[in-house]
Amino acid sequence: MKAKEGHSGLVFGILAAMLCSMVSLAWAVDPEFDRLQRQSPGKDWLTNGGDLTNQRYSTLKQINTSNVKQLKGAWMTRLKGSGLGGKYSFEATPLVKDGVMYVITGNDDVFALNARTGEILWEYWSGVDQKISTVCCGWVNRGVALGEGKVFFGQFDANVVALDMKTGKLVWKTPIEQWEHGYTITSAPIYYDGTIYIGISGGEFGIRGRLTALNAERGEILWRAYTLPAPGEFGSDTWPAGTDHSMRGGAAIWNTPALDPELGLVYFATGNCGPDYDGSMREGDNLFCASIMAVNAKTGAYAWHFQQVHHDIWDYDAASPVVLFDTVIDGQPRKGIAEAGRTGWVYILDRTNGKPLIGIEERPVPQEPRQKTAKTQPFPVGDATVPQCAAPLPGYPEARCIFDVFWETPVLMQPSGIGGTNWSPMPYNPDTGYFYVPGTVRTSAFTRYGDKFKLGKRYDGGSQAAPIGSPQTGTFTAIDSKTNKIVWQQTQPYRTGQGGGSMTTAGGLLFRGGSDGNFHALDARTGEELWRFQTGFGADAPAITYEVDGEQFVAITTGGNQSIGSANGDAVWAFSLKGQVHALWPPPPPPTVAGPTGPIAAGADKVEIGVNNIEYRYGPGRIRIKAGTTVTWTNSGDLPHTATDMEFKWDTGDIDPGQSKAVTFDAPGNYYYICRPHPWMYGQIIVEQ
Ligand SMILES: [Cu+2]
Repeated sequence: MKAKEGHSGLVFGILAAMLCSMVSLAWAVDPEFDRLQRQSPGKDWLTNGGDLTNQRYSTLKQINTSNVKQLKGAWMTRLKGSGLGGKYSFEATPLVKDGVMYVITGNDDVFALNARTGEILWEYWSGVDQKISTVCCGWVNRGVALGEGKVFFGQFDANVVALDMKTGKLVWKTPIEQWEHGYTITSAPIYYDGTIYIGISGGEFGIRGRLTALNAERGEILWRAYTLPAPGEFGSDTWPAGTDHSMRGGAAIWNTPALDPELGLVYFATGNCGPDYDGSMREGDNLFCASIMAVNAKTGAYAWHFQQVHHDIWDYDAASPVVLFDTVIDGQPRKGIAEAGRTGWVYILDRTNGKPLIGIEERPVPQEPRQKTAKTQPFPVGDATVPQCAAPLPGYPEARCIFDVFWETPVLMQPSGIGGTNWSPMPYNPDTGYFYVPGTVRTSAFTRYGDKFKLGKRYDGGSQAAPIGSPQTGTFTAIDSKTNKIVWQQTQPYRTGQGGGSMTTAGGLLFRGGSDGNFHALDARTGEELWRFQTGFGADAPAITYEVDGEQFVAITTGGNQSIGSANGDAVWAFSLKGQVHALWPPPPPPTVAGPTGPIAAGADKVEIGVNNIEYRYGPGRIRIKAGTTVTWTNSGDLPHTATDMEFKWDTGDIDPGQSKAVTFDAPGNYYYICRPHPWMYGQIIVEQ
């Protein structure tokens, strides 16, 4: 309102505001949908996390511990090659309402399927620009939201889209940012009371994280809740005064929020600080990176925060979705919230105020003045789900533990890279009281090298690469929500904190996909495996369950995970006790050690990057040449890449799409190299006399 409108304008404004708030209180836009998503899922699976709590717990029990052995494939549908190619991951949770399944692929294409037969009812091809150069970690979309007869989702190009649920026709499309400025969307939104809530990715591109709320009917932006304070705002004293580093400090929201209608709060977790590995210019705790946050669901106003990692320099995102749960502690009913961090701990808080529910201690940690490290870090009471110290490896002078420090000499640390728990969701089963926590075990060599901020470019400030030949495994752990201690734990042959996750039911079951294509049913109480089925593709997405015509189905998308290296695909599988479809042949398993793969090409002096949509691969990955040979790298992919010696002896620098760069090798030796922005890309050059 303008100041000159005077008294009558002001009165009118107040009346209009009162009327608006009364209207929104009186008539929810889709009250039936809101009612359904306030309770644990049964017949339908309506939100990414099953309901507004993200528990991924279904009340269905037709399939249970006594009969799950009879589970067979009911149908398998291929999604016409959408998201099929090495640059994609398939991590989406399908949604089901009234017998129709809605699923989104790594290319942001949406399909509606008959949930009983798998028949494709309609399809929406996003046409998303394949040249988007601000994709951090594989082309992926973690899911859609439903409500008001529409399907809602975010795209890589930072558009939020609404489709008609019946036809798949576009209803509205709203850009909430520009991908050219580093902003992409990979997380699923939630819908509640006429509002869409969606996070934004780009923590590796110098973004300012935020939760965006949109009007579900028309798509206009209602408000933004920033995860980084502007100078002068609450929390800005945790950034250096007189600078604007917080404006590009990351704190992306990688995952689906949760919402408590009674408390009127929406909850989410935030990603790493930017630049990832260089804290030298951003002295302070750097709120609200690597935090759990609560904001007012109507206005976006700050309610509380809990920072898991102060002044993050280790890429320790809180990337897994927050989970709301109710519990009893010391005889008192408590409203809990939990999140599994990349530190390997589960953080358990009171969701009314953000205070620890079980206990979290601030403890002194090692210091590196050049990195401006925080004096203390939070250590949750209870058990970590992955080892928090690196084992020594040949060629590396230092192997250190969590929150230890590094500068310009590579230091081995653990957890690292994509683990403990990264994007994978953590379900909660109210019958067992357990969280089911997927974890990645991997060691990285951390190095700081410093970066200048350039709009829309990588802004890492350093790197972490898993040393050649170092093991990469995983854990799957049941954590008691009352103690934060391990009840049972299974070691996994592959990294599991990345794309997977699980789903749990009132039938006493836990369904978990595997990167080797196997889909498993476990006893939720003991972890005992009761059933497995080979899906034929990397089964790296979280499963769901639903019911059509009185028959319970379990479904999972199988299409592999780019970061893990599991078998790519475009399939949706559904299972039931009456199923007739048999298992497929096992796909190639993902690597269990870090390093280049494939045959050694003798005499090859040309290496291609990004051929055939396999964005993150050197081809051939391993070559043998004579001393004095000049090797040329050509980038046919969509993103800038580099070829950088693991020991930084040589570096092509950025090779933009369509460009070539060359290096001449005079000294005989065995050179391993990586891509600096994508350190999971490996190459090898053997130079002979
Ligand atoms: Cu690269």
